[in-house]
Amino acid sequence: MKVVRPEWLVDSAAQGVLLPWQDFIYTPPDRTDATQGRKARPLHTAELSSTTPSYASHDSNPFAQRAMAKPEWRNAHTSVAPDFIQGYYKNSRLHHLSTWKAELKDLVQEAQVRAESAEASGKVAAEEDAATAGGVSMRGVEFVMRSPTKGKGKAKEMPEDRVIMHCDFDCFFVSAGLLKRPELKGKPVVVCHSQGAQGGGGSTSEIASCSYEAREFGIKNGMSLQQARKLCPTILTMPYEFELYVFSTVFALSEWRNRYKQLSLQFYTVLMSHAEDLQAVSVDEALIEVTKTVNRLRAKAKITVDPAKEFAETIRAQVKRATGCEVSIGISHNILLSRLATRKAKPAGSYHLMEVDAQAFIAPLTISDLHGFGRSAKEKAVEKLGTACLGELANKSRAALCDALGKATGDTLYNAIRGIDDKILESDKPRKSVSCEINYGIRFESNEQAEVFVRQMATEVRKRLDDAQMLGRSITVKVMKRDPTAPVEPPKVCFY
Ligand code: DCP
Repeated sequence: MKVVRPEWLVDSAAQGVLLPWQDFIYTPPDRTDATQGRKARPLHTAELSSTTPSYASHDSNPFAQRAMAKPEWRNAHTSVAPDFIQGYYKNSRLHHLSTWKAELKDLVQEAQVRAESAEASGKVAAEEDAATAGGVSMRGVEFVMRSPTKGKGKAKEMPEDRVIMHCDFDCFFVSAGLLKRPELKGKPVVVCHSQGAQGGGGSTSEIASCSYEAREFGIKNGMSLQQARKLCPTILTMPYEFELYVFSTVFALSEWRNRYKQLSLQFYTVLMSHAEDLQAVSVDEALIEVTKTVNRLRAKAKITVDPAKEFAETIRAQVKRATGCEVSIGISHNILLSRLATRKAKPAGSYHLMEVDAQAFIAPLTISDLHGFGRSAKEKAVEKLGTACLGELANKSRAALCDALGKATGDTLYNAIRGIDDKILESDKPRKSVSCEINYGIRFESNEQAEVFVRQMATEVRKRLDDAQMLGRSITVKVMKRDPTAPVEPPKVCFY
């Protein structure tokens, strides 16, 4: 595939002719690929072993290798297939989850605008039956926000008097599946593609969600079924519920419904009825501000009662009635602490993390337990500061953290260790980008095939921009390539 430097466009435009692209080939400094650019420098064995990532120790998946050897299979199931992009997204649960998240954010924003203008004119916004809206998309649904906060971020309350709740379904996909399989409640269950004994001990099927009973065996979301079976040979599997055929005896009506979408809309409908502000985090998770309500309850409550926790339990009960599923709620005066409180609240509970307890709660945790800090921050901290434990990092100066992790991350971490977080809920943050990214099943044998595919991706991005009613100003192109030491066929197979 041709990858050229931007000067190709700039110089061509300046000279008024399309200059030969070969003079502008982009060559990354560490290129080891022989297909274009500077010639590859052979890697020495010592260099290879020091940079070999763990996945490279796997061999190519033998099923994938056999399938890929057949041209007709390759033509039908990889990026050269004419309908590959549609098929890829139709079958990608992560795509559905990220699309719903974007749609929920839009719906929340629209509801806020409507509520504020309706309030001003004395009108009440119309409420649709969110739960029965058809199709895969969430668009077309209308939320009603009952008590929006005006002048966001300028509330009269002191930061420590704010009340933020982090509401999250417990093992969302599993809970959704258990609704029609109550006999599996209390058992180690996972949701994945392989069912029953299918997939065998070598199954690469990924676990999307696992019950809390399965977690007791060390099973986690994202693990392969093969690994899970090693930890718990009697593990039970449940299918996804993206498409569910529903027959209503009342209306003699049958239709395809998406259980996750239905539950998510019911959950958001309950939260919207209480939230002064709401940030949609994902299909099964949201942050709400309920400062005014809790302060009102506080004024009337007995000294022995925690009105914030009582209110959280009311919300949990309402969601349970609406969905049949458990959500857990973490409560505190900022986003960071309410997210951490949810760890203790789960499963099926609520927990109020008070300011006085925050540092002791945080001390035994590690950097990657904090939202927004990943593996790389953890590795840097261990390498440069000798530890990733937050209790130990509490003894380091702000300057030491900034030197090791960079100014922004260091500052945020210094505050987080002390339970300080001044972020406000992002309910009205406009969407900044629309993208199409595919990192699976990409196999080309010629430049022409790659060019056709890039055009198809561009069409997909345009469609998404149209759906979101947005225009773009700049384009970022991301090209990923296989690590030269990784197996040609990854451990996970592209079988759809
Ligand atoms: N999900 C997925 N694949 C993953 C992780 C998650 O498909 N690797 C889906 C299924 C999950 C849902 O997203 O049910 C929500 O993810 P969470 O990370 O919130 O995990 P759970 O809801 O399953 O469990 P928890 O109770 O820890 O929130």
